[in-house]
Parts: sequence; structure tokens; C-alpha cells
Amino acid sequence: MIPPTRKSQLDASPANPQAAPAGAERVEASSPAGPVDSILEVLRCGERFLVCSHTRPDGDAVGSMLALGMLLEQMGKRADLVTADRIPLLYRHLPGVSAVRSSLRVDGPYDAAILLECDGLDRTRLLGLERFFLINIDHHISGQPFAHLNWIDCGAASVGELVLRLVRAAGARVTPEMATCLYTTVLTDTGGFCYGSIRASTFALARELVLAGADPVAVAQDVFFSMPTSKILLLGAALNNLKREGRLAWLWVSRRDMLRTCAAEEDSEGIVNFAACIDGVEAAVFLREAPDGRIRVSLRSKGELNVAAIAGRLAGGGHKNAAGCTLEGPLERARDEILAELRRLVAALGEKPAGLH
Ligand SMILES: [Mn+2]
Repeated sequence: MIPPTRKSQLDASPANPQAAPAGAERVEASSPAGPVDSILEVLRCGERFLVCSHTRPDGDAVGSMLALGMLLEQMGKRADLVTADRIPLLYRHLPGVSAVRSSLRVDGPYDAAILLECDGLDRTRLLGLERFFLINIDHHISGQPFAHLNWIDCGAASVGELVLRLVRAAGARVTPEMATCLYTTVLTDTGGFCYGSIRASTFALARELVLAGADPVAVAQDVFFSMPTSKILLLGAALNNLKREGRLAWLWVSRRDMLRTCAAEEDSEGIVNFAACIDGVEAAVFLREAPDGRIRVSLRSKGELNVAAIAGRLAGGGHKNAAGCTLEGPLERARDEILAELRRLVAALGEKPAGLH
């Protein structure tokens, strides 16, 4: 079910013809408005769409999926929202969240599948996507033009910001429910307006969403002050394992720590920030032993240190100051591997006094 697109197949990111699906034509976007127009044209021409995002969805993944689903609904279209993993507890209060279905396989027919925040089909862990017309909307520095239509804007604070641009361009109304979902994407992807692509326009965006009905206190309450006890117990286990070496800090949890604290996978989100927030630390890493024995790695950095480059070399991805990857176990081996990379990165920064605290 390929929608009748113009020959304006576009690609707002660096061209990578090898990554194009078979039969995909590519023409560089001639203006920044190009991707929005092309995507809207596909949405207007079609009837039924799949909206999905990456595994272990975060606030941006969930909020932008929901808001895009609401836009499609306003346009009189049918949207199926599907993720491989269940929605984390923190985001289960979001409006419309009950519409998201967890599945490992998708069945059509769909006029297009829209992938949010993914650098490839694998990132969704959904089977069956390859037979659909694919739209890729992303804001990661590691974004890849893998789809038929690609819109990658690393300057956006969240993919939700890009969804809002679609909403505006479509002439749709930003409902209070949509505003709540989109505000959540910006709040979570900037760590409460602390990092990421924050510009003056980010605050204008927040203002617009609050005027449209998002309640900033209620969203912050839900996202930052509604932690399950297991998450705090897991944090305690991780902090017990905290190590500091000059400008580096790292911490980890083993499978045993996960079981002992009754932690869910999602409880490990954000633990890396407790290593990164130490004065004088410029790069931090958190390692978690997954049930399959592989090691999930979260990286954070400050300033010019680019941890996305490290994650990219290790088959992961992310942003310059926040990235992740998965390494083979055991934990000690993965820790040594990632620390070797980080020591090289920090050493390349040059000498700067950084005492032990
Ligand atoms: Mn994001």
C-alpha cells in the first residue's frame, strides 16, 4: 500500500543511499519546510497509519506517539499505536495511553508506518514493518535516513517538537490532551529544561503548550515525583557501586541487584544522571546487567564531550551528551571496554585539573 507520493522523496539528513529501502527514490529537501509538506501529503492521501517508536519507550517516544495519533484522528484517519515493550508506569497517566498496543508483530494494511525516534527498523523490535511505506521522524545525532521519507532535525528538543510542527502545518488544533503529551516530551528529553537542544524557542514551545492546556506542575509531578519504591532501592544499589576517577564516574547494577530490589527494567532510567551530577565529572556511565546477560550502557557527558560517537562505534546511538549502547557481558568486561573508550575521550580533552572529591 504505497501512497501516491510526488517525486519529492526527501532526505533532510546527510545522504546515505545504501540505507534506502529498495525502490526508494531520494531527492534532497530543497527547503526546511520540505519534510513537513511531504509527510503531510502522505498523511492526507492515506486512511490508515501505524505509529511506532523504539523499545523501552521514554517520555518522548510515548508522548510523541500519542500526540501524532491525536493529530491523525483529527484529520479523520485511523492510527494504530504499537510498541514492542509496555509503556513505563511513569507515562501511563498520559491522555490516550490506553490506545497503545504492545505487540512484537504488526499487520497491515497501512498506508504508511511512522517511526518516531528510531535509527532503523530494528530499533522498534517490531516484525513486519518492512512491507510498508516508511516515514522516519527523529532528532538524534545518530539518526539515519533508512525510510522512504526522512525528517531528522537534531536541533529539536524532542521529537514531540517536530510533531507539533506537523500539527501546526496541518492546521489542526492543539488540544489540552495533545499539549500534555507534547509538554511531557520536552520536559523529559531536556531533563526538566537542563540539557539537550534547549533554545529560546524551546521555552516559546513550552509556553504555547501550557497556553493550550498542559499543566506543568501536574506533568512534573507525574514524571519526576511519582517513582516506584523499587526504583529508589535500585538507585541505592547503584550508588553503592559508584566509582570516581578524575573527570569520569561510573556505577552499575547486577542482575542480582535488580532481583533483590524487585526492579523493573524501566527503574534504571536516569540512574546515570547521579554519576553525571558530581562536581568535576564530565563523563559518566551506568551499566545494567540485562536478563539475557548482555550489558545495557547509558552514557552522559557535559559540554563538548561527544558520547554519541562512542555509542555509535559500539552499535548504539543517541545525542552528543546522552547516548547508549548494549555490550556483551560479563559486567566487568563491558565496564572495562566502555571505560577505555571514555578515558580516551576525556584524555583528548587535554589537561585540566580535576581532583578527586
Ligand atoms: Mn527524544
